[in-house]
Amino acid sequence: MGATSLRQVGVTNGADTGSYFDRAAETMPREALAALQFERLRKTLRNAYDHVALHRERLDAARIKPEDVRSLDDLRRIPFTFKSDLRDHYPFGLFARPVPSLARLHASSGTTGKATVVGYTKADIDNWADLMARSLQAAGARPGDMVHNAYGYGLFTGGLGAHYGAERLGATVIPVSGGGTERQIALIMDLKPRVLCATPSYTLALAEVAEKMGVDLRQSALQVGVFGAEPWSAAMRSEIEERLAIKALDIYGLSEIMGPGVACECTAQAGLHGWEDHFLFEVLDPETQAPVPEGEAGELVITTLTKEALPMLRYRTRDITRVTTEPCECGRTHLRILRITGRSDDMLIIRGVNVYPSQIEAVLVGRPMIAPHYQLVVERNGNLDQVTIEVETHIGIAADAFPTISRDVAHYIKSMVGITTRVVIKLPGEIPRSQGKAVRVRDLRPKE
Ligand code: DLL
Repeated sequence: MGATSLRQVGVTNGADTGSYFDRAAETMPREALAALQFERLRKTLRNAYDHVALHRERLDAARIKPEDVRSLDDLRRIPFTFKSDLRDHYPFGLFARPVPSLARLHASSGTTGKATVVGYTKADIDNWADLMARSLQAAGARPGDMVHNAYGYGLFTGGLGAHYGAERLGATVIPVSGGGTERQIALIMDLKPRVLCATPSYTLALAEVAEKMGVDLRQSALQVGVFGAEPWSAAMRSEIEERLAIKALDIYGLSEIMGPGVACECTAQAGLHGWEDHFLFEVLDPETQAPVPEGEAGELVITTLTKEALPMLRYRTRDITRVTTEPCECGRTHLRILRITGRSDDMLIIRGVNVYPSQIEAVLVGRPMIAPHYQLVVERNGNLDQVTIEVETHIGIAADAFPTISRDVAHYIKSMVGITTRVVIKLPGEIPRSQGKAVRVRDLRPKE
């Protein structure tokens, strides 16, 4: 759907006047949404089958032709796509359009091997801007707002994704990108943006540097923060809301599917609406690949419904979450992703207990005397993973209190998460600060 059509249907009630709320699409009854998804799934399959050798081979091997898909239930018969497929067909092997016809490329760097390259036609970029504008609107941004965009510009999809969306919304963008934290604080105080886009960890770094500069970010004009690109806990949300005096909303996305704006929270803060007119979401048991019952945790698997250049069939995101299709108080009918709790490939098995770094964060953030800056160091001891938590104290805490703090943190981790950890207390500033995605885990286990 193009920008013009969205703008034409956008404004239908007083509360949303001058807004980018697409009432027809966002509050569509779920049966109509399913019908639209089916129609778009057929087109996506056709596009993938006709133009991408890998998808054609996999569909042929599964003995399924695009026209054999007769309902959304047939989705289960379609083979998965994995990140390794993008790597194996680096750089352009999964593109369904010739490279010279594309408007843009982005790339995301994995922890292993080559970057993953993704491509967009003009129509893909246009849809992305629409969905990002829709996301910002849902989060509480409005046309005429000034948006301070601290997501990194460049190959990372965060910067340009949020930029185009904010422009599409009719906001004024400050394209500051990551880094230069002191200058960012000066810009926030002088230009008076109402909306901040950044990773949650960089936002905390901003708050910390502001304090050192004697600047009270609570007094800034910021009211809304749209934070994502990494897992963050409810405790981290409260910490950010308190320190900046803003409402903090969660936004999700991934390069392979589009970039930021695949899903975003509305101001009810009750889960991220996954934009189902453009994506099909499944939650599967990562081991058995069977769908989990609604509300239970599993791996998010996404099929694109409108992408031209890079159609994705049942992409295994590795992100662990739960979803609900219960109606939301905002009136939007699109399902809600109840926060991404971690990645299946980040999962640690500590003496038989499955643990995600975000669970540990939820216990650390907000405990007395420690600051929300931490890293987990994972080592292999025999067959077992062993975790050391390095966490900073607040400024002014005497070193002789460290052993008590350490015992207190270890005790709470044990009782809340169920694992035994070693806790090392660090001085303020000792844990490296991120300018984008935070590095939460230092994995020292031998590589297999
Ligand atoms: O991080 C896109 C993005 C930019 C999203 C800005 C939101 C804001 P990638 O670099 O490809 O794309 O990384 C995607 O980041 O599979 C998740 O594991 C993680 N991630 C993204 N958003 C969230 C979130 C961008 N809100 C990977 N909560 C995804 C938890 C997130 N994890």
